[in-house]
Amino acid sequence: MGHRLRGAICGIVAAGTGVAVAELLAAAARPAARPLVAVGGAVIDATPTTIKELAVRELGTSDKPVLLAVIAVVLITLAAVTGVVATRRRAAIPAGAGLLGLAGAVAALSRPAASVVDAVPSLLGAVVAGLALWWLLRDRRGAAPAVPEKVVDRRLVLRLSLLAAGAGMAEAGALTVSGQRQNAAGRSREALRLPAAADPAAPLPSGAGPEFTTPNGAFYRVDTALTVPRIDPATWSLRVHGMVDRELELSLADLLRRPLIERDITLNCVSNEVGGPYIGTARWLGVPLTALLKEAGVQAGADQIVARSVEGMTIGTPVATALDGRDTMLAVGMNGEPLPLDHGFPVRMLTPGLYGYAGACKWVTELELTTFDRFDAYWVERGWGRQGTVKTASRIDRPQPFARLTAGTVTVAGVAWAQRRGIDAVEISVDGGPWKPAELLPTASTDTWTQWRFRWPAGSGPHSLAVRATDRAGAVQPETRATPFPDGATGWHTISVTVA
Ligand SMILES: Nc1nc2c(c(=O)[nH]1)N[C@H]1C(S)=C(S)[C@@H](COP(=O)(O)O)O[C@H]1N2
Ligand SMILES: [Mo]
Repeated sequence: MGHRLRGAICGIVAAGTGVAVAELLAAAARPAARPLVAVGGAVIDATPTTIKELAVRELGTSDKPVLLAVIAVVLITLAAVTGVVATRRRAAIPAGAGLLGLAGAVAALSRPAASVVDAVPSLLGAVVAGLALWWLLRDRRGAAPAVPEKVVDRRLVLRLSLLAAGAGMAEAGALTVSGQRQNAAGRSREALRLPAAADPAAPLPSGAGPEFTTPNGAFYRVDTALTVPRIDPATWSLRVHGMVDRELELSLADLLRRPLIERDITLNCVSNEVGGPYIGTARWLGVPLTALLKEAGVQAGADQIVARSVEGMTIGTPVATALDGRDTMLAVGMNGEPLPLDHGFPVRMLTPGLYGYAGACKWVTELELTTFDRFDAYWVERGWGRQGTVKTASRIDRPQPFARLTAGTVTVAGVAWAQRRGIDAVEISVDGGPWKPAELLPTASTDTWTQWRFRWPAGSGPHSLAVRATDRAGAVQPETRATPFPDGATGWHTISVTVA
């Protein structure tokens, strides 16, 4: 074996051992301090908005696996380089292991709810990796003239196998521990019985299409959480504090004793491109926020509610918006079930009419009343708008872009939304021609999307179809294209189809 290859292999196996030990230690004691997850989280927080946008657009929900893969490649490369250099210079061992350990420790400490012990898994992992590499390369110096080459190689293979097996066991242990936590959270979710709503939603109007409600499994997911928080509902609590007359601390049982409302509400993401998929409608069950905050007594001058989640997300909602009479709620149920883990179990906030980043904190555990002057929430700090008001928009769902159709009557269908204002009209333009009204299906409320359809007498040839909506405040969806950043995309969704 050439010394480079040998060094690289030793470096990678040693680093793998260190990482596995660190992962196991963290998984058992401090899940948020798992080195790979912590580094991933730190990278997400530090990534400039334009690149984040690009990642969400190009990778969708696979953005997180891709990020972890990139981190793994960087780690493997650094480990290999350390191993190669260490075959000649032993000083590379503490340097390389120290660098990686420090990176993991700093990342873990940068996590929102971090405590000093979170540095321990990475630092300990680095020590293990350093010792492992030193052990692997030990015979190469000093002993080399005395021990025949073959014996040294055989010994190295044995050591590599031992370490690889150890690392595999540690990693398997880490996965088992986090799997158990996940199962426990899943079980307590299944065991949770939600009370019936004191104020239930009206049945959906007959004539609302079958796709009006988005099933939980198909509901889009957008968040910065590399691992979904697993919250034990028995120990969860909500603290209401800041500029209030009386601080409140509520358990889930306290929350569920309050009268619940049930509402159909459409939630969408500010990062959604024109025609994009990050929107869904569900029947939510929750505690109205207005009554709760009345009990706490919001002090004069407080203009921002900062919702904080267990993993440290902060989402700022204007007080004037949240409490203007809309159904702002702390949601506990989604489509007849407890909130799915991905969507914020056990409790999330929902503010009809605001994009998710401004009103829909998942895994929420704290509401702080403060001012916009005093505090910038996560996305606002990154340049996104403070208000988060949903823009009037529409989307063509059928036919699909670039569909090949047969001449005759084609049903064009989709959704339009302007939560709080409601949709007044949807129009279609074929090949840039005059706007023609689409038929609106019955909808649940102004807080939900409106399904529409349009019977198009399609003649053969290539065609473009564009849609625009008008809300009940009279605003027509503008043609001007705007990127999602900083306050939501604008422009008409236009698709091309071919009719044979
Ligand atoms: N804790 C937490 N809550 C969060 C986010 C997040 O990253 N972390 N993302 C917000 C954004 S940007 C959106 S669009 C919605 C998405 O909610 P969903 O994943 O349930 O569809 O959650 C919001 N709440
Ligand atoms: Mo979002």
